[in-house]
Amino acid sequence: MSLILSRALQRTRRNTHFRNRRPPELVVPANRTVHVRLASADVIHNFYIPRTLFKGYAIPGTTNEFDLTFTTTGRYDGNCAQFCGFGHPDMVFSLRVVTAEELAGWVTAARARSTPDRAGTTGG
Ligand SMILES: [Cu+2]
Repeated sequence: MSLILSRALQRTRRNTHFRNRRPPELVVPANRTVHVRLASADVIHNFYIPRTLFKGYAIPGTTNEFDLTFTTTGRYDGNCAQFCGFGHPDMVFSLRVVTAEELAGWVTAARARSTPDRAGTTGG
């Protein structure tokens, strides 16, 4: 899994259009090691999951790689733990740990949402 943190997350949360939306969500399988490649597109950020006490720096110009294994399903809140500017408090995310079966269903549903509906297309 590659994650690129940037101030775009701040702008997304502050933008009126997105204000009432949920924070970005990562979905990962339980009891499987997830390899994470973490980078930054602008300034130093810190990928922090308080429930696990895990922190990983996102540094411009480099990629920080680490493995995470979650043994308990559920929702984990996350946030940037490195003061990165005016919108720092808005840099929040949610990480949902699910069973392998739930992940397969989530992937199928996500693909269906992102694929244009061709039903009814006549081709010309
Ligand atoms: Cu920050």
